[in-house]
Amino acid sequence: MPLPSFSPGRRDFLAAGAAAAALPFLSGNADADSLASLGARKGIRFGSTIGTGHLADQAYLALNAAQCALIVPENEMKWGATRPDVRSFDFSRADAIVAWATAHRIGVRGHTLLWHSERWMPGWLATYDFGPQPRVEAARLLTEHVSTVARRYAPVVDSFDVVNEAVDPDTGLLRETAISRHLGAEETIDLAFRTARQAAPKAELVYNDYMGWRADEARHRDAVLRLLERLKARGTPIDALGVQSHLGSKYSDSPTGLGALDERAWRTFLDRVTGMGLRLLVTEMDVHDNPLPGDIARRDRMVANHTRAYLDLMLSYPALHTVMCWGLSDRYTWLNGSRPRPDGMAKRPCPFDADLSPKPMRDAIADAFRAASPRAA
Ligand code: 9MR
Repeated sequence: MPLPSFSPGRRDFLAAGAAAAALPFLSGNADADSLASLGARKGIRFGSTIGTGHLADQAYLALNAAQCALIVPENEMKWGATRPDVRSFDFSRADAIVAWATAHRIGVRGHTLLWHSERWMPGWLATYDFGPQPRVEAARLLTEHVSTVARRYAPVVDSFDVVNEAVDPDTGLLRETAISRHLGAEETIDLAFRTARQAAPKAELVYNDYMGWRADEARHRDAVLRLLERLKARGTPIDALGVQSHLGSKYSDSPTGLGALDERAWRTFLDRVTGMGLRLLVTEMDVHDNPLPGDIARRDRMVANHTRAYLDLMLSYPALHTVMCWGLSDRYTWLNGSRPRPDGMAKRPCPFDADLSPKPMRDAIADAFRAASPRAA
């Protein structure tokens, strides 16, 4: 088996990453009113995603450098990007993003060491021949992947989404993948966390999923809670729950337009998660505005109010220490491509508009940080 390729620039970003690690809350670029600075005053790290496609957009990069203490590669650390085939690794895209972040003294999160969903794993894996001892081969492949990626980025990345979206929200059951079919779903998740801990002993290890505060998400919440309880009972090394926070719903028809909420159930869920000793992160916040009116001023106001109410609730938990948007600007949002508005208008799910001007959602995040109590160091 050939060794994974290492790009020549790796040394540089590792050195820069070590320097950035000494300043966990602030990038070198943030002014006093940036979201990074406002968060930092309360011990909250604020950040967003960067993708390969953004690296040519200097204005967008400057906005991210000014507002973020932390970035996460949107797709570039996933299996789909790093594993062209079973034998090799390709880190060129992830390295480019990490190099940009460390050059600007911005921290980096890792996403994701295992996407526990067949749909988003590379195509070759679905048809891969696991050989005469499929269980052994599945464990070898998973261990090799997690340890190679986590070791490579451990000097820079201090928080990894180890397992992403293992729970099917409709059935509440664990999803099945080519790996888990041979290894078992629980064993696969365990092995991913245990391998990550060995490879990156100082990093925060996170289970990341999209259960939320809407009334129609009860089954998803319950199933995630049961999974976390089992992981804790087995002594699996997990430190935190990543709450993706893709707010709103394409199914929504409630008067708020963004889904009937069940705040009480959501607090009970968060109480039980934090009661297990787990920390919380908001990892992928945006607002799916399809059900909201087309009028931009009204729509932006509703998105901002929803964001503020959500963050106030989330930040009332001292265990929440990181807030990340899934894109800073409406110029680049996964939601425009995959779930267009019925009226054909562009969606406005992010804190800055397509011209990179701040929106009311940006003020809502800033005000939520101003109102939050300081996190313990
Ligand atoms: O925004 C990402 C989009 O560009 C990708 O095509 C997609 C599949 O890799 O993943 C999107 O990001 C997802 C994230 O990795 C996990 N949570 C849900 C996010 C939005 O779908």
